[in-house]
Amino acid sequence: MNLLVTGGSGFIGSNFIRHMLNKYPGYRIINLDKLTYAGNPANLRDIENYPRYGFVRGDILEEAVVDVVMSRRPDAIVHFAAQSHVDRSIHSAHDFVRTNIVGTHVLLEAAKKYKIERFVHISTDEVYGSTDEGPFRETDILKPSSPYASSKAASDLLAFSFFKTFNLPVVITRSSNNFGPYQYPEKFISLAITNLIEDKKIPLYGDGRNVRDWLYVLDNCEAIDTVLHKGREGEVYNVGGGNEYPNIDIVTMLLDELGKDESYIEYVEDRPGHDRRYAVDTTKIREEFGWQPKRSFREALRDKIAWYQNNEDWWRPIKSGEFLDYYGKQYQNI
Ligand code: NAD
Ligand code: TDX
Repeated sequence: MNLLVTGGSGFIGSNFIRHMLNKYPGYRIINLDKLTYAGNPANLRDIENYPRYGFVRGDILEEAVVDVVMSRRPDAIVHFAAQSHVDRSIHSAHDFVRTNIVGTHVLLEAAKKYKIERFVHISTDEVYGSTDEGPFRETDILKPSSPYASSKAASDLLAFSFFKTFNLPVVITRSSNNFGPYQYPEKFISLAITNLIEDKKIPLYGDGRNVRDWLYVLDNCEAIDTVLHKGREGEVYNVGGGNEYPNIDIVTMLLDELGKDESYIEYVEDRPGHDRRYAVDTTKIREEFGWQPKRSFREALRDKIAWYQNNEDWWRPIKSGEFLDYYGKQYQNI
C-alpha cells in the first residue's frame, strides 16, 4: 500500500509512520508536513533514510502542492495535519479555521479528483464537548467548546459530506487525549514532566478536577491502522484508553514518579470554556475489530517519563526557544 500521511512530523503522525513502516515491510509512505512550530523532523530521524519513506515539506492549504503529492497516486490518505492545541486556539483561532477546515477541504477535493480508495480523517473526542455523566457514542451530537474543537467538528462534517455526496471512502477516528514520546511540551503531561525535570512547578488550571481519558499513542496508532484497513466507509470510530483521571491525580502520579512534593503544583487561572470531562464509548471499535489498548496507563506513563529524561536534547531547545517566543511574557514561567 502507498500511503499519504499529512502532519506526519507531529506527535501522533510520527509515531504512526514509524509504526506502519516497521509493521508492513511492503508499505511506502509520503509525509506531507508544513513543519509548523509543532512539526519536527527530529521526530522521524531514525527512519528518515528508509527507502520506503519520503518527506515533502508543504502546506495542505496549497492546492498545487497537494496536487503534486496526490499525482503520485497514493492508495490512501491518513490526515493528521492540524493546529492541535486548545490554548493556542483561544489565543487566536485564525490558523485553526484555515488549517483544520479549509486545509481538510483541499485534501478532500484532491482525494475526490484522484479517486482515492481510503481517506482516514483523524478527529478528536473534543468534538462532542463536555459530559458530566456517561461516555459519548459515535451517534451523539457534536457540541464543541473551543475554537480548536469546533474547527475539528467542522472538518468532520465536511469529510462526512464528501462521503454522502460524492461516495468518497471516508472513515473518521475520534480519539481521546494521547500521551507518549515526541509529544510537544505544551500538552499537559509533557509540559508537567519536562517542568519537573527542570525543577519548575506544574501549572494546574482551575480546581484541577477536569477529567481526561488518557490513551497511549501507540495504542491509538494501532486503532488508526485497524480503521485504515477495516473501517466501514462513512463511519466514525471512537478510540479511548479507558484511563479517566482528574488532572490533579495525574499530577500526583508524576510527583510520585519524579520524587517531588506538592509544592511543585501551582494552581493558575482556568482555561476559558474549559471542558469538565471527556469520555468516549469505544464499544464499536472493540466489537467490530477486537481493538483494545494494550498498555497499562501507569506502565506507559513510566515509559513516557523515561523518554523525556533520556531525550532532553529533543525538548530543551523547544522549551527554551520558539515555545516561549510564541506565548510571550505571560507564559515564560511554563
Ligand atoms: P501536532 O500538533 O503534534 O502535529 C501536527 C502536525 O501537523 C505538525 O507536524 C505540523 O507541522 C503539521 N501541520 C500543521 N499545519 C499544517 C499544514 N497547514 N500543512 C501541513 N502540515 C501541517 O498534533 P498531534 O497531537 O500529533 O495531533 C495530530 C492529529 O490528531 C490532529 O488532527 C489532532 O486534532 C488529532 N488528535 C490529537 C489528540 C492528542 O491528544 N494529541 C487527540 C485526538 C485527536
Ligand atoms: O498547563 C496546563 N495545565 C492544565 O491544567 C495545560 C497545558 C493543561 N491543563 C489541563 C487542561 C485539560 O483539562 O490539562 C488537561 C489536558 O490539557 P491539554 O494537554 O491541553 O489537552 P486537551 O485540551 O484535553 O486537548 C487534547 O486532547 C484532545 C489535545 O491537545 C487535542 O489535540 C486533542 O484533540
